[in-house]
Amino acid sequence: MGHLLNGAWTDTDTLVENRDGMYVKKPSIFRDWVRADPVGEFPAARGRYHLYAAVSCPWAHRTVLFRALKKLDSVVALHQVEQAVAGQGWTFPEEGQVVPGTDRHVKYLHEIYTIGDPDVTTRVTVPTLWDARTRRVVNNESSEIIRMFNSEFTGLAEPTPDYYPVELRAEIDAMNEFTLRGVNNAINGCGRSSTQAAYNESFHLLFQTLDALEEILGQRRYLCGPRQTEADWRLFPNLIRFDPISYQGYKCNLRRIEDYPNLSNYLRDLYQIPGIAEVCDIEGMKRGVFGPAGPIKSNGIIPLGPWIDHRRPHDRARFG
Ligand SMILES: N[C@@H](CCC(=O)N[C@@H](CS)C(=O)NCC(=O)O)C(=O)O
Repeated sequence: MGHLLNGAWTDTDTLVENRDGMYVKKPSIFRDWVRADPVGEFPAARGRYHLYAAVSCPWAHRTVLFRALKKLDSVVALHQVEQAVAGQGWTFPEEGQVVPGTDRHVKYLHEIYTIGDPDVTTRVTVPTLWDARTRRVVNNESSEIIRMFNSEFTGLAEPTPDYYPVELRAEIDAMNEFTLRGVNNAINGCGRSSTQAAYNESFHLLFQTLDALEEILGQRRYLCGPRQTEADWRLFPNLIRFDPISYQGYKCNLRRIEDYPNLSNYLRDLYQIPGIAEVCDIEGMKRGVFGPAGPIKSNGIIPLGPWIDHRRPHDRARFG
């Protein structure tokens, strides 16, 4: 995908490769925070913030999951973008999308980045959180957007669990580090490395990490104990995509999640939480990745399988 250079779209990819073909992305640059505190630049408010996401993207999926878990549907609006053949990065499915807070009609997500910052140089990524009041991108880093959704909009929605409770923060942070390196990034490493050695490294790390998670989930219902936390929901988008997409498309083909008893039951446990299945469009994820504009070249052919019934019973209630 291209990027914005001094406010103009360029087709050159900014994704950098280093360390002998290992695929590494540049960090997100929009890092402001929406706060519950009404005094401040970005106070939480109903209808003010807009989330831009893409069904195919696991990072964006985290934020869509948190929007559902925290019951923010009527507080933060959700807009979907997709990749288009010969497009300019993330594209609105309908021509002439109105940018909230403005009368501008746009076709590409990058156009909203330059409304707030006409000279910006940046990747244009999903998720993106937009503020219709200041007409700026607030943040485009999923790990931060989910924290805002977890705690900063509390007064505006019905009560929901806290997924980052103070007493578990150290454990959640450590688990997040472990899964970020060994699953979230290792899958991309398998799919996008440009040397055999870099692929091998990601592949071994990925399956060592999945094996370790299988062990952990043999002892506890969720990654950090008896209650769901942010750590579970940061991992979930990669687990739900693993068998239908990553196994084949990203060459992560030592074992499937279905081959891991604890991981597959755990995945079903999370999938069956009310409101989650509705935001898991697995066929849409496959279209976004294998389709004509997606990152995996497959002549635009979408694999039909596998057929996995995530609604069949799981055994996780054995942990109470
Ligand atoms: N660290 C970012 C990464 C997001 C990301 O890489 N999103 C991908 C889609 S899965 C994207 O928009 N890529 C476009 C690009 O890198 O130019 C986050 O977690 O929000």
